[in-house]
Amino acid sequence: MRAPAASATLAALLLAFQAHATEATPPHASHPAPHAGHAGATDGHGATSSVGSDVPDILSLPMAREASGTAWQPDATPHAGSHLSSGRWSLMFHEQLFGGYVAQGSERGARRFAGTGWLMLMAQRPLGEDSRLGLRLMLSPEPLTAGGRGYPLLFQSGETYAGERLHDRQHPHDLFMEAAVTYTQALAPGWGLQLYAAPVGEPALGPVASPHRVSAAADPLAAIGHHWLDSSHISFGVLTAALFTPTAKLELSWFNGREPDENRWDFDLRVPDSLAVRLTTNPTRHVSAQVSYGYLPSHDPLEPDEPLHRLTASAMYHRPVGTAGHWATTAAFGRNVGEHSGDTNAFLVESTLDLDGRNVLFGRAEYVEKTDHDLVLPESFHGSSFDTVGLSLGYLRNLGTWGDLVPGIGARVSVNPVPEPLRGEYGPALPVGGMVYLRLVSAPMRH
Ligand SMILES: [Cu+2]
Repeated sequence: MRAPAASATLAALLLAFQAHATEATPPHASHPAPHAGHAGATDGHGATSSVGSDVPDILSLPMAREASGTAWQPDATPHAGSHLSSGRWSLMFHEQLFGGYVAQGSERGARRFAGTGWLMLMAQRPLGEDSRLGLRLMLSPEPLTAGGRGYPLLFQSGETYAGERLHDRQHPHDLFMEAAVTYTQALAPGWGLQLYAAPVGEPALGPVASPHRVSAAADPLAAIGHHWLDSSHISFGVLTAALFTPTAKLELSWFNGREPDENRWDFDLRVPDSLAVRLTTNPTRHVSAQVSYGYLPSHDPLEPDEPLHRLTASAMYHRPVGTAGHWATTAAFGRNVGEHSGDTNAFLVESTLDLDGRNVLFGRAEYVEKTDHDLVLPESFHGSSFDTVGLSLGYLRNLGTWGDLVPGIGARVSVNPVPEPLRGEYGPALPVGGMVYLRLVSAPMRH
């Protein structure tokens, strides 16, 4: 269905647009940024050409906007992945894998080899003139490569191992990160409806999940505010309905808010008990911002009677740099309100600057209030909370292309200032951590 005439018209339009645009808008095909919103099977133009000229505009929004689950990111997100068309189906494969050695210097630190990341397969096809069907499957190697207890990450908290709360480790993600069906329907000019059903997937709560953020795409390690912002990205049972316009989206999710259990290979299905609502806006090509609220009555398997309210707000800014690079930044706030554990807040700023498609600088700064309970501290700390900070900087060098993939080598350094009262538990006042790693990601998309 991809008519050469349509492609030529498109190319002409694109050139005309670029000639008149007040800001640089490099054609994505020559944009070799190695990672992207993993949804970018094709962009708005491609989607239009593959479904015919009668398709309503609301179904032709840039696919680069689609990030994890039903979350949006800025339209100015580089495309990566391998693309294939079969009949009316359009297929896309995208991956981002890291492997390396991570060490965290502290009494509570550790060191080990760890692999992180994900692989994703997407398919979509038009259904009639005004609707579209999408399928997604995303898998993680982490049950094999990150160990049952996960990898060392100072001040990290969330989920369990051997019946105990994990602390100073990032839990492995489940093999099945997402298996979802989406249905998108044009309702009226400028209005669309999206339905998302997933035995495992992401409810409308929080920013784009950290493993999928372009601003974190060169960083193999998680954020210590993960369980304040976006930890619900793997929820076993999600139903979401969204109403959207070209610049805004309002979503409501009904989902199973219980954290995944320790068996990382199965589906932890449960009757949905949680609700989330999210309002997202993409006011320009470069910006996407959201606010969301979730009520999770029984998220913690160790304390099933403790309800959690989560409030998040975030903004992302993406823009091209030169002809081959890009700059992506996310700022996020998350607040957990527990009936017994009180209110705790998390702030995050992270940025990735890909200078030229080869040289990538990245960093993250976080502040998270964590309780004695989060950090599994002795009884003498009962009822206390602490200001935890994580600061990291890294550099990644891409090593050309290898078929549809881009290998790269990187290093990351972090420091976590230890609050005075915790020095007895953590040892040094300023523990330093590091990781050296290889990254393998899908190459920039070619059409
Ligand atoms: Cu996660």
